[in-house]
Amino acid sequence: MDMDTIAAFSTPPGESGLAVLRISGSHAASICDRLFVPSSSRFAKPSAMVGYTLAHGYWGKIDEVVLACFRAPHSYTGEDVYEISCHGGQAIRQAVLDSVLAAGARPAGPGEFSRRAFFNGKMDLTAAEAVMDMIGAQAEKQAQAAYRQLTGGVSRVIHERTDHLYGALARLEMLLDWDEEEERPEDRELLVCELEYAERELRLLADSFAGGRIIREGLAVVIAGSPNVGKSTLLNALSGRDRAIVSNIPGTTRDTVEVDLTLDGYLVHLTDTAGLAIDSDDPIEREGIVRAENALRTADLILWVLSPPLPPEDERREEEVRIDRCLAEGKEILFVLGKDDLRLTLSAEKDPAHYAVERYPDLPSMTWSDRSEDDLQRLKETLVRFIESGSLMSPVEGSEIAAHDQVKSHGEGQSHGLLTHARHKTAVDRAVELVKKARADLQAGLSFDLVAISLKEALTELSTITGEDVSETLIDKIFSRFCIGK
Ligand SMILES: Nc1nc2c(ncn2[C@@H]2O[C@H](COP(=O)(O)OP(=O)(O)O)[C@@H](O)[C@H]2O)c(=O)[nH]1
Ligand SMILES: [Mg+2]
Repeated sequence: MDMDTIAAFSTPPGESGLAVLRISGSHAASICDRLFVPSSSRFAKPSAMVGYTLAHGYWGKIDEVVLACFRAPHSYTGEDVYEISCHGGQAIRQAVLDSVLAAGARPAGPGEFSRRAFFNGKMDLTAAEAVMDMIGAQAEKQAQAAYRQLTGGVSRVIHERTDHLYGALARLEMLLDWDEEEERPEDRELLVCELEYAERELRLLADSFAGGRIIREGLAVVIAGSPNVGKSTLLNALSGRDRAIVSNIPGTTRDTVEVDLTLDGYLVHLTDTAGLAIDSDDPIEREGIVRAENALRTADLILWVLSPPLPPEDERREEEVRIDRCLAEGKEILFVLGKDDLRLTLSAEKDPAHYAVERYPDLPSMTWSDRSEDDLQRLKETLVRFIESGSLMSPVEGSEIAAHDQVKSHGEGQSHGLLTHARHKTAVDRAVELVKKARADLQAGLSFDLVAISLKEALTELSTITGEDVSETLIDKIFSRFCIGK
């Protein structure tokens, strides 16, 4: 692998108080020796920071900089690393970078520092991925999950599961060495039990991705319903901003409107849609409906707003077709019974709450008025509960099952949301299938060497997560998503 000396700014472009240029590689020290003149007699020692200025001949004293030196292997990349903190003006940044490149470094590619850290054993692949998550985190819980992964939270669990499978494999290989007559039925049974346990543990880990994905990517909430039911008002209330235009003219919102917000430290992507009217011949309105339907397809949760007065029969049927389609696609729907302040005066047949309970008795609903702070608070709490437990029911208003799930998810608090990357989840899923196959083969009385093959394949799958056994192509793919300077 090419280990020449690389350099790039780790701070973003644009004017800033300071900018940090990072140089990594075996020539980092000599490059800095040539370029910088110490401002006192103290020289950079490992992990020391000293003031310098650019040497004559290299833009001559253009800036006062601080040079931080991290000697190999005690650095981010495991190589000699020098970090130059200069002033963050465009001309100064360019001067410092040009001089470092002229002195022998080459520009670093995306993620190249982290790639070197990975190859030098400073971090495994899950930690490298977490670095990017740390940088991209918009909400507290995202940052927490990234930090847990960065500090080995995911690797530790993967290693535990791997050790367990290696234990089973060792036992299997011992049996392989024995003559067939020596095999006792209890040997097989014991192994079956062990593999059952391993499969269960891996499955739990895979299940943690349901919450983990939402923590890392944010919860996609889409507001849907007929025109004029109060969808845009709901978006504005939840986001605390006057983001979408509200009016009593049906068809005001013609495009999807998106806004990101955080609730209790969780990231939520909220999308308001054009009202799902029927038979529109306005091409813009029709396009709005196509976009609304596309948004519904990507939703983790749909807030379906029903407000008085209920629309006429044919419109209601059309809406039901849409609701049923979302349900068939496995979407979670919460009915928001809007304009609750107007409901008092309604007869039962005009009341959306009555209609929702009659037509969809199993779907959760909540009343809502834009006039009520309590309603807003309740809705926010419901969304947070959905992220944390995957359920819309609270233990009080929900069934016994919902209450039981609540207890279970608290008991398993350690693994909740542990897997946040689809790549990890896919590998664990594959490992589950292979362990399952190994167990079934054992139970079917198949030979031990066949069972061992499946177990080894399961171990290989798990090792791709931490990067112990991973292709160059995958590594390139992962690090190419990094930014330059990281
Ligand atoms: N009384 C009452 N009016 C509301 C409420 N929410 C929205 N509205 C009004 O209903 C009309 C339509 O609201 P809007 O949010 O634009 O509906 P959309 O077409 O579904 O996006 C506006 O005049 C809002 O002021 C509510 O909770 N109570
Ligand atoms: Mg609207």
